[in-house]
Amino acid sequence: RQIAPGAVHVPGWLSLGEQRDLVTACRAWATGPVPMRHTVLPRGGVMSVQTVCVGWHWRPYRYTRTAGDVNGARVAEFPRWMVDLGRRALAAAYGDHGGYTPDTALINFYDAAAKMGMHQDKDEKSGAPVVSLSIGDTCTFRFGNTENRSRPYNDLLLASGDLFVFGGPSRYAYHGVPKVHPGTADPATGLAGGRLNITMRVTGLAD
Ligand code: MD5
Ligand code: FE
Repeated sequence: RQIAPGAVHVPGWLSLGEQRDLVTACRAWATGPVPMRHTVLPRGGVMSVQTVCVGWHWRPYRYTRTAGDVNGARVAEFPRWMVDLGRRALAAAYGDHGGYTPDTALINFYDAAAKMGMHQDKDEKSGAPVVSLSIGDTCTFRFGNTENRSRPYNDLLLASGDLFVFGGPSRYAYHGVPKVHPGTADPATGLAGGRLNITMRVTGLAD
């Protein structure tokens, strides 16, 4: 389960009921107050993944409370139950949650054609771990090194219900999603197709 120091994969961590409840919560967030959309990058590129945020609104290089690049609305509040879910995730991966208090989640939806290029997550001012939950279609997840976006990397499959925690020396590793495998999901999660990934983070920002 330990992929690299601080990087822990827990296959099948979420029950089917928890996955279904998360799909329901994400559906509600996807339709407001800030709708799920393709993020536009600073140089005009458009991400193939669709994203909605809770707690703080992410766009490249910054977190804000309002979504100036979408509709200007304030994002939905980060729910207490998600703090508790994040703590249970850290305890499952590391044995102890250490007071983990995530204040934002990025919810990414991948259709069959969506990908995410190799990148580091460093817009947070905190080095606290990132908790990743996968629901729906299986993807190939590429977990790289901290130096650059190329080899060496490890390709692994993330399936519905899997937990991945990135902390310690793995917090700033390059990573990406080169492929989603259509038709691999159990429709009982409530997702008809595609892949949902929820990442909880600590922004390190104080209102
Ligand atoms: C995804 N999401 O499947 C991935 C999985 C993102 C993103 O990459 O930024 O929304 S989360 C993987 C992740 C997050 C933070 C750190 C590391 C991996 N890491 O150090 O490898 O949609
Ligand atoms: Fe990332």
